[in-house]
Amino acid sequence: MPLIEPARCQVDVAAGRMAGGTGAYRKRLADLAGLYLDETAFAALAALRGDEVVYEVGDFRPSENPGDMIFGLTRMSPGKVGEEYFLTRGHIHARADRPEVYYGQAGHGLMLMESPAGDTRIVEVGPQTICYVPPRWIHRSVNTGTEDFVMMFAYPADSGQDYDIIARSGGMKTRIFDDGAGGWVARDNA
Ligand code: S6P
Ligand code: ZN
Repeated sequence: MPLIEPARCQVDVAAGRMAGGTGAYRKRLADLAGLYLDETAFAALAALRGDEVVYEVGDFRPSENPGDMIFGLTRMSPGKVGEEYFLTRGHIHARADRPEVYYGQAGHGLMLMESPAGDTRIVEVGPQTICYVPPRWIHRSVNTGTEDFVMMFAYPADSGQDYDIIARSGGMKTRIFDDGAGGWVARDNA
């Protein structure tokens, strides 16, 4: 197999961006219809701020060879829909036995994970926190802070993402809300 060239990517923590990657995408609030519990609050917010970028991902994909690695940076804006904190779409890896690590850079949030049996795990992430997402866990990031939440991530290059699993299941079991005292509270998703 031909050698792949080494690479160097520069992280701007304050901007939540990584330079030198091979790709990037942005999610606007209007792209996230159906994710939040309070659909009325979502419609009201989307009418005002639907074009606003609420999270963005930049990554470096050297190849899709098994054993290679994709890495990058996720930046999530702070905010809430009703009392529910801003979140990512969430997914399970299409090759479900592939894990991931996240490394907190700025802001505060959490990794919400759900096992195939429906167990929930929540790992709080802040600067210099490493979160390990084991194989087979659905994972979604939530910004529970008042600043941008920025995390580096890395996962096997042949993982892929299944974004439909959460919708197929009627949502994740747990939702994360403002507790009214500057923190967060996890509640069952009816
Ligand atoms: C991919 C990895 C991250 C997420 C990113 C955005 O396996 O977990 O790069 O893609 O944090 O989340 P999502 O759920 O929209 O892909
Ligand atoms: Zn992932």
